[in-house]
Amino acid sequence: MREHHRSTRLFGSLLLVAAAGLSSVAAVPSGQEAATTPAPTPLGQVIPAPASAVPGGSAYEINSKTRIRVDDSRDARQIGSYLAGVLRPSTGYALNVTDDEGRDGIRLRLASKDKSLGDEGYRLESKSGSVTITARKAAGLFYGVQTLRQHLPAAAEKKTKQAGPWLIAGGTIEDKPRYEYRGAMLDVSRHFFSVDKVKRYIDQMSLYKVNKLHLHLSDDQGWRIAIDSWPKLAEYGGSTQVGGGKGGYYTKAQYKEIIAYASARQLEVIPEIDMPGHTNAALASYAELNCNGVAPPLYTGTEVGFSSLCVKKDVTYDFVDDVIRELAAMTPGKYIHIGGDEAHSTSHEDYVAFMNKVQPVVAKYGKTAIGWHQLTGATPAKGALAQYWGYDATSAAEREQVANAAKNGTKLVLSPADRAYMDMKYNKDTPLGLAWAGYVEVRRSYDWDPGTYLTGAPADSIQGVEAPLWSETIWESRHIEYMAFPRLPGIAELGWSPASTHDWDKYKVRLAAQGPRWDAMGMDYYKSPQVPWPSK
Ligand code: TNX
Repeated sequence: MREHHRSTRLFGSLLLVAAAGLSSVAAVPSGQEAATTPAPTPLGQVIPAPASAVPGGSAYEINSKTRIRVDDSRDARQIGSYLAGVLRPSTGYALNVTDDEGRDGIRLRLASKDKSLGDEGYRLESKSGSVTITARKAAGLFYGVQTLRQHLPAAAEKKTKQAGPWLIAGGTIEDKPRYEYRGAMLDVSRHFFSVDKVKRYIDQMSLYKVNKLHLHLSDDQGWRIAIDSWPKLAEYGGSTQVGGGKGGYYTKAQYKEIIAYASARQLEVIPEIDMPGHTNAALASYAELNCNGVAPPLYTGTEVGFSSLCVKKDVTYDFVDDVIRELAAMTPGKYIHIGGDEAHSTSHEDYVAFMNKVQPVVAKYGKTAIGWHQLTGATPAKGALAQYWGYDATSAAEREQVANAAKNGTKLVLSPADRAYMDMKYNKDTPLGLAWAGYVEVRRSYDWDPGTYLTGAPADSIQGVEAPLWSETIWESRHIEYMAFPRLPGIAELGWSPASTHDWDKYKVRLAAQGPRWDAMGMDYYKSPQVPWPSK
């Protein structure tokens, strides 16, 4: 059994912790800074590590005449404008986006026939007159743009005009992901996060080619999405949060706004309605959902495992049908997450019966179900994904249950809590977060292989990885940032980069180079002593 650490509701300056962690490794020997133009970032020194990078030839320089040449397609234009939007403030250049063909400038090209790139891959060729990104689909172009961005100096990320030069090292990168599922989860139930805060996190995760945003939309402490047929879920069930604050919920229009923002950054939103446990907010909103017909009070603590939908009542399935129908109708993505974790107040028999009835509802509305790995203790539907969140202390029997499901065809998303949980403290002094799975320093979070992690699970059952961020102890953007950075880029790299690139000593150098970028973006992050951050 887990225990949540509730004692320290912390909130002193995060900087205190950070200051202790600064490394003394300097990028440039002192006294030489001004002497020469800094060399551009070596080709391929980005996160996630590209599948292949062959440096060579002269660098490309963005200057006042640079144009962004895009194919005549909506996707290419949209991504071209996005890139211009990132670089105009810092470079001060016009960076006109044009579909005039030409051999110079930054070129974004869709080549649908180039099968070697896959659905998400891209090629980036940089030389003296041009940098060309070629991809089969919008996703690849967008990822190529992220790669391009990380080759520029950190100052390119600032919102005010900076001194160049804006060089991209010469050579060719060919890149595509190891896994198709590269997720991040935000728990908007324990604490509610406004649309703007969600967008800010979306921008940050998209730097690292994350392609799934899992939103944990309901839990004991709050229901966060408007459902027209059951309006009290959001209006009442969403009216508070951990600690007793006012909570909130997304209207359908706001939820769609999040989806559009995510989708422009190649992220698929995966909504989660956690069932049959973690449902106090729903049970408090509608008395009829309770077996005894009595609505419990709203809940603002952090215990888990005390609530359950009433598996025996028909109204429960009317409720589930309505919620999934409305959710599916506003969700363009493939998946709906039905939770299924920690249903400690539901008997095993009821749990299995419930999952057998609910999974077909997801299918009926054209979606594929994802459940936390407890779903493998029931009968996972064909095509369903199970999300593994065990850790070192998880019993062999439980692991085996998941591995056996994988052998029988259930695909897995890996979120080992003592590696991938962004809400675990880095160490005993971390002012935010929980520690039930132990402390998770940056190296520990990165240093594992999804392909071999779960003994007995076939390598091809692994669909990818996800970094969940539970929010019992966090409610501000700076809290998200401090917990997710620098760990999220590591999980993103495990999801994207070939296993052959996995090497902590090399990774930590690329990671250190992200620090100044996060500074330039005004982000908070944990200055782990394991990372050789450049001195200022
Ligand atoms: C476990 S992970 C939970 C959540 C908590 C989290 C805190 C999972 C499926 N359930 O309810 O928020 O631990 O780390």
